[in-house]
Amino acid sequence: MRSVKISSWHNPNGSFDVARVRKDFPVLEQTVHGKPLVYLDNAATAQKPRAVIQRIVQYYETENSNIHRGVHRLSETATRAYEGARTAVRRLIHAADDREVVFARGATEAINLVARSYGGAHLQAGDEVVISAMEHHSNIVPWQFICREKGAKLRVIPVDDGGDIVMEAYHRLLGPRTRMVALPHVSNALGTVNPIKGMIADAHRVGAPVLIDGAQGAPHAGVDVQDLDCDFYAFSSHKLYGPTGVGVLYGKAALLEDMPPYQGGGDMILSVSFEETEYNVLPYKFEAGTPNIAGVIGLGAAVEYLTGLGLEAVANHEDQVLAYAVERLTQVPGVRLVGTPERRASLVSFVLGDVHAHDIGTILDQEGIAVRTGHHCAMPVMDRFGVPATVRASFACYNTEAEVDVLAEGLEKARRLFAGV
Ligand code: 7TS
Repeated sequence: MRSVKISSWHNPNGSFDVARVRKDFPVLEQTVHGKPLVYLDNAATAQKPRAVIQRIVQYYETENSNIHRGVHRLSETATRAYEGARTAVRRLIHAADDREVVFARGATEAINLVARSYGGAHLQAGDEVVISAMEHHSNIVPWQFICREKGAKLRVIPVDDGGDIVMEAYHRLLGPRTRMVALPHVSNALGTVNPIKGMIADAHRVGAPVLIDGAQGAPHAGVDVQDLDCDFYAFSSHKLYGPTGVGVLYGKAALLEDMPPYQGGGDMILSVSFEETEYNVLPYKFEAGTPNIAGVIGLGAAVEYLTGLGLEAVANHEDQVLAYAVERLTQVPGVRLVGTPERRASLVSFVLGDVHAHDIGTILDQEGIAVRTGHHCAMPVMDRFGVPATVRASFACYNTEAEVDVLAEGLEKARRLFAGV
């Protein structure tokens, strides 16, 4: 069985033909305001290769049917494709069993599922949930909901000036009251790659399970949930070249077995009477109702596409472009990086003098460049670094160093326009 270790983030081997890869993404062929599109908003959502788009078309043109219930041909074909995607995801993250792969609407729903189901069953007044100061809102608010309901307390690990988690503070926060630790694999606002393997082991020493928000982790390198020994790992299809509306919750079978269903409805039951309902087995217990069948099948095609490129080769290529971006952008007068973490993946956040990020984004758009500007759904990170917003350039397998040059030139233009910067 394939096993991609986390050290593959910076493996120097592997060749990568980015020009060929770009041809797989139809959206990249267009111009915006008369300029070639430079798409650097991949942390928000990645573009889709033709293989994914065509797989979804094929499903709707020839296989469309509900799953797990029909004995007819189309239903069997659709069910096989849907379950095939589950196996592809299981292999991607090196989970032990297909039963540990639950499909949800996205990383957000996957985290809400754990907070509500696991948290609802296990949290009591006085218990503590530990998160970090670099969370996306979707790894804050679900925990706030359940903590408030149960009288539990949310404890927050601080982040240092470079954008790394303060490890001593983390160790101080862990204790007998810790019932859950929820951490991002990679920060969507700073680019920090957290040393999650060690942090998971630390949490386990006090008996706390760990949920990893892998929304920005899974798309950019191999994830091996068994090697990490995480209890839950959540990510979204659409940041991994798949369609929107689909996400994955990995959970250790023993924990998922023990958890109550998150939603009730069709497919999550074995038998129902008005007196009693018997729940279905894993993973169906957590997949109530007709799921996003086309989306899941599309995700399966995305996983196949990404593994076909080679996870290590993609990670190496992205690391190269990212290293170039960090170097090139810091040479633009007035640019200040927000976050200079020890290990960075896939994105760079910055400000340009005191020009508002949205103004920069608008000028870059005129150059055909798509970046994200704002708080990136991580307002506490903006507070921590004393900025209202940042500009964020985030990279995927199809980005190039030439595109970084276009971005740098666009920033020079913005600087000239806002004289005095
Ligand atoms: N966690 C992290 C770290 C994220 O970056 C995001 C989305 C989510 C969770 C939620 O994922 P969803 O697919 O369920 O919405 N992040 C971003 C972003 O950085 N810009 O747009 C969405």
